[in-house]
Amino acid sequence: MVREVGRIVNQHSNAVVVQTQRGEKIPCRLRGRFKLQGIFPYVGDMCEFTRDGFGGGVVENILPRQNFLMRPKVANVDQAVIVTSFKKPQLDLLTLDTYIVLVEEAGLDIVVVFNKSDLLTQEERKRMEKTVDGYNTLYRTVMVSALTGENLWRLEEVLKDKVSVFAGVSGVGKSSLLNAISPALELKVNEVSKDGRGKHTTTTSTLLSLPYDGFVVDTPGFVSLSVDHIPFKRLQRYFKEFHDHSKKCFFDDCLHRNEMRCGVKKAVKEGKIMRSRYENYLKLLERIERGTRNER
Ligand SMILES: Nc1nc2c(ncn2[C@@H]2O[C@H](COP(=O)(O)OP(=O)(O)OP(=O)(O)O)[C@@H](O)[C@H]2O)c(=O)[nH]1
Ligand SMILES: [Mg+2]
Ligand SMILES: [Zn+2]
Repeated sequence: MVREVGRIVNQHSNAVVVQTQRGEKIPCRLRGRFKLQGIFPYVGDMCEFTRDGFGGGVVENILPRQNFLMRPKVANVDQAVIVTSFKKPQLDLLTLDTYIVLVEEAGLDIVVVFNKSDLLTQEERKRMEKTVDGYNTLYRTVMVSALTGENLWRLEEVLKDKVSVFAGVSGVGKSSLLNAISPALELKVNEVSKDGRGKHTTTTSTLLSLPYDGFVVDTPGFVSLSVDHIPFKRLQRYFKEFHDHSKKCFFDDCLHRNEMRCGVKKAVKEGKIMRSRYENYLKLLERIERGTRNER
């Protein structure tokens, strides 16, 4: 039997959908031995499959993964697109920095999207551009509006030829952005409730193919934004603009908090590190320490 290579784009307990390079979607079952061997396919996995002659097929083998995420369960991801909105819900930099830490820890490339630019007044826009510029020195950033279509072409450039995971709190417009780029996806979109929080409209992970080469996973967001599992000494690694400055700290194990002669604190004072990023670092550090103490 001829073995072909495809990508798993959807997964139920014992069946998957495999997409071929030509874009054909083939429902496949899994070899029974997978369970015995502890092989659990993820959405995003590349696999070898054979056809059954009736439009379906069997997955014979899962090819080695480049990487994988646990929440949501996705394999071979190139980048995480962290989506925020300026308003409804209000931009929350602590939440953004928390996502950044979690994605940095997963070792994925990061793109930061600021959505709903249409809701900003001229004045607010000027202020916000400073924040966006600040993040732009660290990561690829795009300021967009799913409603007006502003800069959507930039977002498309970012997604082209890659497997991306969309992350971000409920209601920021992840599904709306994907629909705006590719109306054929017809993802469900919902109203933000009166308290400004979203309602978690999207509840499953599927690999969606874009009109040009590229896949996205529209996720309900990381299930948890907990950072408790990160050792507190390691946290600073995920604030990459600290690296160079921390070399000038007097103490090798400086946490950039109350220590004397701290290169990071100096850089914050001199405006070389965004103050909000530094303050969020301290907040997360405290969260981790509290979490660790609670466990004991
Ligand atoms: N004004 C404005 N509203 C937007 C924009 N993008 C999305 N919305 C609205 O925001 C609400 C939430 O959008 P969704 O796309 O469902 O948000 P989501 O991030 O997918 O939310 P979950 O699936 O719950 O995680 C909807 O009412 C959208 O119409 C935008 O650019 N501007
Ligand atoms: Mg959604
Ligand atoms: Zn320091």
